[in-house]
Amino acid sequence: MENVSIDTIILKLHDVDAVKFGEYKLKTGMMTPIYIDLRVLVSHPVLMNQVSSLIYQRVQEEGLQFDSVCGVPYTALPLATIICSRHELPMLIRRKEAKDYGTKRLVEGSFREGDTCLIIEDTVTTGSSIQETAEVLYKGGLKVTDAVVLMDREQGGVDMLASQGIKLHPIISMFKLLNVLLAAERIDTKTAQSVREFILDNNTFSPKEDNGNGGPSTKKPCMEQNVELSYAERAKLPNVHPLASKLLKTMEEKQSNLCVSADVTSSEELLQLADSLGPNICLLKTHVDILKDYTAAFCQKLQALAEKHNFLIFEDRKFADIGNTVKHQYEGGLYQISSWSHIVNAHAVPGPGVVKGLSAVGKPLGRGCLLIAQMSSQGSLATGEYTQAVLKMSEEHSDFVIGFICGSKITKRPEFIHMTPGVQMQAGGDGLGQQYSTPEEVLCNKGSDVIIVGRGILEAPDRLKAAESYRKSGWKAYTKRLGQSGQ
Ligand code: S5P
Repeated sequence: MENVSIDTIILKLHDVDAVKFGEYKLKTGMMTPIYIDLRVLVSHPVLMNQVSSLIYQRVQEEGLQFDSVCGVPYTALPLATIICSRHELPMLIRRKEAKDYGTKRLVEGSFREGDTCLIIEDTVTTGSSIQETAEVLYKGGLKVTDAVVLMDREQGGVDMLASQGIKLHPIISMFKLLNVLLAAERIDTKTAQSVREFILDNNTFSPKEDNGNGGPSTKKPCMEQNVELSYAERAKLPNVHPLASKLLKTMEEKQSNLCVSADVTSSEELLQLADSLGPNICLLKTHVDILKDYTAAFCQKLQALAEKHNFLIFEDRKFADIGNTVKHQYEGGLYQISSWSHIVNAHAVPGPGVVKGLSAVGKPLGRGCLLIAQMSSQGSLATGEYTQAVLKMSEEHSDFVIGFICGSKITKRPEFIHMTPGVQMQAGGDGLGQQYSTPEEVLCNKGSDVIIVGRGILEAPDRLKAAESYRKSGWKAYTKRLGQSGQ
């Protein structure tokens, strides 16, 4: 039997109209912009076999132990039948109504008291259908510990069943489905977005509705979910810093995860860069201390351009001193960085004092900080345990730290933004220790959010063209990553 990938199955399910977009009413009465109806599967035997293989593969991967298998009637019944027949597993059939003659059994098939039955289901919204089937099996003296479902609408089923002692193993999550259909251009961004919002807003399980024992909810906070959220979704998270939210929204609106590192030495050239590349970027990074002609007026002009083109300013100052000193460096001196730069960064070497000092100045102004968790330069000492310590420090100061400078994603918490320097279209280096990776590598494989590009654009014959092409590659890699994410 041919083993096909989850992505292929998703596209085939869409082909046969098992996944539909529009306005539909669910069994619960809830209106939904996406309808999943796997009843049509029986008309598509090849797909039916492939789906059955996928379910069985998951059963094996999880190493599930059971004595028999029961499909939730009716849609999952033929799926369970195929699996049991092919792998010679004993099956049970749950009757929907007890027949009014003969044995009046609700569960057909032979089993012993205390046997464990694995439940198979096609789609889960609230988890109530699996729960109903489990109740019937319990009455017959069976145990149910696990259930495998092809499609999880991610509206609370996993948590509801967990509260009842059943571990649900979903194969395709709603977010995965949307990402694959989006990447294959079967649906547009707007449709995907509206479905994502619907799912996030309509979680049917509240811990209050659990089994009443007052125990802790098994629901994972959103920040720990394994789901790949879009920039727009992350912008709306309740615990996201307002500045991070603004940046994420801008990224989605401008379809840009490009930060240009404007490492030039003349103010005029920097302003000209900001004006011409502004429409392509979400963030402009400066090293104000390399300017040979800095004036306060320059900063005002730069702020006006940031407004005009809707990008944020990031002064790459890399503060690295005790709290009291960095406070002065951030607020005062020649550059008065806190007055014009939305974002700054800092090394964590001094310990939490550096963040506290910066925060004392920046927090009241609504500014944010990135901690340097890893560096792009060869032989960097910011690795391993150091990176983990930076993460911990960031978590403890998430009212000011909005993310990291890093080479790869260091936390799944979606409220933190990962930014990666050392990016060029071709991997390589600069002879002074800088190491380059491609936008695809950084965004897609390393899971970062923003690419920081300096000389890849500044040294190009046409800077605007180069910025456009970095923006496009960055966006393409990000959408590809969304398309690859699993549940
Ligand atoms: O680890 C780092 C951190 C930073 S902020 N590696 C870096 O290269 N940077 C900065 O990113 C560096 O200071 C420079 O401004 C930019 C990279 O420039 P490029 O010309 O090599 O793209």
